[in-house]
Amino acid sequence: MIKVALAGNPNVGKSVIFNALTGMRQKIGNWPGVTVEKKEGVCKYKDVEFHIVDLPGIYGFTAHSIDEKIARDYILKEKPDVVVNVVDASNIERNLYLTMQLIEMEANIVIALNKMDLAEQRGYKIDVRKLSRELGVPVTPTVAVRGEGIEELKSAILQASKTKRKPSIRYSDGIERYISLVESKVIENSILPDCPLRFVAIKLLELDNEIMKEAKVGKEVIEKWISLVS
Ligand SMILES: Nc1nc2c(ncn2[C@@H]2O[C@H](COP(=O)(O)OP(=O)(O)OP(=O)(O)O)[C@@H](O)[C@H]2O)c(=O)[nH]1
Ligand SMILES: [Mg+2]
Repeated sequence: MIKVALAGNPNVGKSVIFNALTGMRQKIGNWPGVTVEKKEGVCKYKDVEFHIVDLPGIYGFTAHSIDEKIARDYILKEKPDVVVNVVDASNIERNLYLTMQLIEMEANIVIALNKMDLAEQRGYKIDVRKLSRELGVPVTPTVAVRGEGIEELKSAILQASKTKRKPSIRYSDGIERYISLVESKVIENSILPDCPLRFVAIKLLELDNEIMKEAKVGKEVIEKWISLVS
């Protein structure tokens, strides 16, 4: 069985893709302790069972809202084998912000580049291969409302579950120096050892309140670390 999560901005077509993948084989409940709906379903492809969870639509993982916290905790703690990042091709720039964060979280992602019909209507020409190469992530174009690209997406999910890749984005040398320094402090102090090191370091550098709280590290401490970078 492969654990798959669908993640993406609100209104990008996650639920349509979820339905196309799972058909009638789904269960609707709530996330523990909150009234946010949790949809789970099963999809069988080439004799492999995918257990799929439709995460709430979000713009980021700052965990300011309950939806962001649910999605973040699911990805970091439940560690799905594959995260299908549904991206709205007609609004690609805004959507890719979440993609960057998923990459930083070391999620094994596959992009479903959905609403390709709308992108075309708007005259956008997206070089799918180049996008995939630049991000280091497989990209499958889809028009979920017409069921287009769903079989290819299943195949990409299965493929990704086998390779278990961890894409990563390299920033400029200056920023990378800060990331390395904070990473060394995170290791030294055994901060959030169950979370991806680079993700924790980047979030601390961003002074992300939620992560600072969980890590029990204050702003002053981080500023002191930063001052050590020459
Ligand atoms: N044109 C077009 N519309 C689509 C496509 N996929 C989904 N939609 C439409 O986009 C809207 C949002 O789809 P949903 O599946 O509800 O989106 P979602 O990501 O689950 O939204 P939230 O759960 O609110 O985050 C619906 O009106 C869909 O019919 C597509 O490929 N092309
Ligand atoms: Mg939905």
